[in-house]
Amino acid sequence: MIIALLYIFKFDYLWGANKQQFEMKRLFLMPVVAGAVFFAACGGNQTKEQSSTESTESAAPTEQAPAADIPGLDTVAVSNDLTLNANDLMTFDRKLFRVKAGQSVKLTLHNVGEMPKESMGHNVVVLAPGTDLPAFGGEAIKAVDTEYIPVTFGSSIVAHTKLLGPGETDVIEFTLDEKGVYPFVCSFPGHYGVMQGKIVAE
Ligand SMILES: [Cu+2]
Repeated sequence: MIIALLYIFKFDYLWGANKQQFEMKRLFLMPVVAGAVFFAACGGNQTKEQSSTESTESAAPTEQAPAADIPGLDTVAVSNDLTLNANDLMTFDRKLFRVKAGQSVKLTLHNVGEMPKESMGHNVVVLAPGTDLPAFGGEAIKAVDTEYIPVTFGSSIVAHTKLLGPGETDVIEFTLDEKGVYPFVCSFPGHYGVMQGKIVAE
């Protein structure tokens, strides 16, 4: 009994002491932490500015060597005969192609799904390098009359297939004259975010 009381008393005393120490440490540390946060914020901004300057500067050389920083590119064979399968899970089976620039490209799209065209239609729209995809997607949703091919982005659209329902296939031919990275998307509403990839012309 006495031991238990002593133990509790001791514990209470120690806890009190620790709490006091903790409070003191906290008071002491507050300005240090605030200073560190302020410094980090300034440092962070500086780095951001630097990197944005760098990316602007490196924009021009990127055109000459467009493909260097695309992961997995070296595992893709160069071919101008492309096949893409689109399914009910809103996915393309390929995300990356390599083609020869200046030569005709044949692209075959199969919709291998079973869902109705109205809820799970698919197409392929090949876009000019650097096209703003979210802006394109936003316009595509509104282009109901043209099966989600926005005329407002006409100058950015290199080629596109028809919108395909289940089991349908479309084949298109086009030429990518300039070397570069051409994004492709499905422009059916809500699909471009996941149904997209790149064609590297080299
Ligand atoms: Cu789609």
